[in-house]
Amino acid sequence: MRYITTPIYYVNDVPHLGHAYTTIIADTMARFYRLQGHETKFLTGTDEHGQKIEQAAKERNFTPQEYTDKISAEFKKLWDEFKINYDIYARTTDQKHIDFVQAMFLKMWQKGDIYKDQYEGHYCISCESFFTKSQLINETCCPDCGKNTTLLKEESYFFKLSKYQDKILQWYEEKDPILPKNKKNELINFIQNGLKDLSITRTSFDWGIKLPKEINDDKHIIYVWLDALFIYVSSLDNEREKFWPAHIHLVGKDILRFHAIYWPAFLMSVDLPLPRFIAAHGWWTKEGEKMSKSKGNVVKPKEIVDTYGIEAFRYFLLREVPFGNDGDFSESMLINRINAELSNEFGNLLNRIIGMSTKYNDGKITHTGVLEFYQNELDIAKKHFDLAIDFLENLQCNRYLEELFKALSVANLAISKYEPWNLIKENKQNEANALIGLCANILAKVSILLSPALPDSCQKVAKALNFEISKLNYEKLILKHELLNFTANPCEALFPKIEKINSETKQEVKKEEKAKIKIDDFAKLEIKVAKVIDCQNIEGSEKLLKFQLEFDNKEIRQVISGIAKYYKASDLIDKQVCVLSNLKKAKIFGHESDGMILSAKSGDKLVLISPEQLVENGSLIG
Ligand code: ME8
Repeated sequence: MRYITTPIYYVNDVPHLGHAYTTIIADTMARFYRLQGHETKFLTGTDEHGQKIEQAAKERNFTPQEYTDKISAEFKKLWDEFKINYDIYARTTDQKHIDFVQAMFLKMWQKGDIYKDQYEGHYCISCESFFTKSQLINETCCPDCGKNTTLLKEESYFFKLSKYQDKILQWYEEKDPILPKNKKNELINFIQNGLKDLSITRTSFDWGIKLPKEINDDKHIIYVWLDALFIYVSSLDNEREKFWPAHIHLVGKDILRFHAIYWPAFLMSVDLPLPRFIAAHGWWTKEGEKMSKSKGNVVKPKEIVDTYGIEAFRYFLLREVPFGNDGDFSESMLINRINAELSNEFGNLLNRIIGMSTKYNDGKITHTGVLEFYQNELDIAKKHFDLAIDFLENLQCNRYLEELFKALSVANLAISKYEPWNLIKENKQNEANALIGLCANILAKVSILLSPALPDSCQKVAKALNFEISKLNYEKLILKHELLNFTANPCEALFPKIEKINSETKQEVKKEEKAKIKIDDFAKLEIKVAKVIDCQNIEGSEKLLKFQLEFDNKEIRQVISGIAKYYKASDLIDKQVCVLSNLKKAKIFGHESDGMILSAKSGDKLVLISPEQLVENGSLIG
C-alpha cells in the first residue's frame, strides 16, 4: 500500500512552476508504485482557508467561497490538462474535512494538549506563520519569505507542542523519515533551540473552521495549518485504515518545518501513526532570480507546456536538479535537453530500430542471438536499470533518468560499434538481427522504467514496437530480465528537435596577436593521441559532433567538437586524433565535453591533426 501526497496549494493565486514541480514528482512516484504493483493513492488539492485567502478574495471582490471555488477549479483543470493521475483532489472547504478537523481539535482538547491563553507576537500572513521578535529579520520581516509581518495580540488557544519535542527527535532517530537526509540536522537544531507551544486559533478574521461546538467558543477559528495538515487523513474516508500512514508527504523546503515538526506532534496527540517519509525538494528560480510577480519573471507552466509539450516539461523538471537542491529554469536549457537527450538518445533509438528492422527484416524483431552476441551490453544495461530503480525509490529523479539514458546510450553505441549495415554486407545476418533485438529490448525495458516520468512517450514506443507497459512486463523484463520479440510499426518522431533561439556555441577562434610564452607555460598543456570509437552528429546543431575517444588504459572520454561542417561523423571512426586532454570539462549544447580535439584551419578548410603513424592510444604529444 502506498499513499503519496503533494501539499495542498493555497488558492490565493494561480498555479506556478513550483506547484507543477511538486505535483509532477508526486505523479511520477505514484505511477512508479502502480507499475510495481503497489495499491496506490495519490492526493493533491487546495488549501482554502486563512487570512491570506480571505484578503485575496476581498481584493478581487469575491466572497472567499466564490473565490476559492474558482481558483481551486483552475488548479484542477491544469492538473487534468497535464494528465496528472491523482486519485484524490482534496479541498479544505469540503464539509467532511471540516467535520474531521473539529473532531481532531476536540480530541486534542480532551487529551489536555490544548489550553487557552493570550498570543502576543508576529504573524506573517503570506506564510500563515507565527514568529517571535527575535526570529524576525530587522525586527519586522518574516525570516522565511522576507515580507513584513503584523504584530498580533489576541486571545488564542495553544497546542502543547513543547510536550512532543523529545518524541519528535526520537522519531527522527528511529525511523529516519526526512528526505533528503541532510535536511534532518536543520530540523534537529530548530527543535533543540526549544519548541514553543503553538497558537492554533485566530480571532481577528472569519475565514476558517470554527471550534467544535463542544468547546462553545464562537469567537475563534482554527489555525489554517492545523486545518490544512489534517486533509491528508480526512480525505481518505473509509480507506483510512488501508492507506494511513502516508508513505511520502512530498513538500517544498519552505514548508518542511510544518510537516516534520507540527504535523507529527498533531498526529501523536490524536493517536494516529506517523508518515513514513517527508521529502522536501528545493526551489526553482528563473534564470538565477527568485520568481516574483513584481519582477514579472514568473514561469507559467501552462505556457511552457503549450510550447514544448508536457513530456519535455516533465523530463526537464525531473532531470535538471538533484532532489532537494534548488534549480534554475531556463528555456534554453530545456531546449538543450529536448534536443540532446530526448530527441538524440531516446527518439533516435526508436527511429533507428524501426528503420533497420523494416529494412532488414520486414519489421520483425527477434531476441534470438542476443545472449550469444551481446551479453555484455545486456549486463551493462541491467546495471543501469537496477540503479535507476534504487534512485527513484529514494526520489532521486535526476539520477534515475540519468541511468535510463545511459542504458539508451548502450544501445546507440552498440549500433555505431557493430554497424549492422556492415554485418549485413558481411553476410552476418544473425548478428545484425540480434543487434536489433538487443536494441529493441533495451528500448522496451527503458520505456517500462521511464513510463512513470514520460507516460505518453513510452506508450508511443510500446505501440511502435507492439508490447505492453504493464506490471506483468515490469516483472518479466525488468525483474526477471526476460527478452521479448517485437514487431515494429511506423511511428512519428518522438521528440522532434527544436531550433535554438540563441547561438549554439561561441568557439570562434580569436585571431589576435598572441603573447610569447615560456616553455613552462607549454608544459602545462597535456596533449594526447586518442582513437575515435564513436562519432555522431548532435541533433539540433549543424556544427557539433559528439566523439567517444579512447585514451590509454582503455579510458573513454566524450568530447564535443565543432567540426561537423568539415567531416562526416562515420568517416572519423577508428581514426587517431590529437586532443588537449587537461582542459577543464565543459558543457557544450547540453553535452559534457572532456577535452578538445585539435585541428588546423586554413581559409575555409579545416583538417584534423593526426599522428603521422599509428601509435598507442594515450601517447603524449610534446
Ligand atoms: O504552502 N520552487 O501552499 P503554497 C519549487 N498551503 N516549489 C515551489 C516554489 C518554487 N519556487 N514555490 C512553491 C502551502 N513551491 C500550503 C501547504 S500542506 C498541508 C499546506 C511548491 O501554495 C512547494 O511544494 O504556498 C511548496 O511547498 C508549495 O508549492 C507551497 O505551495
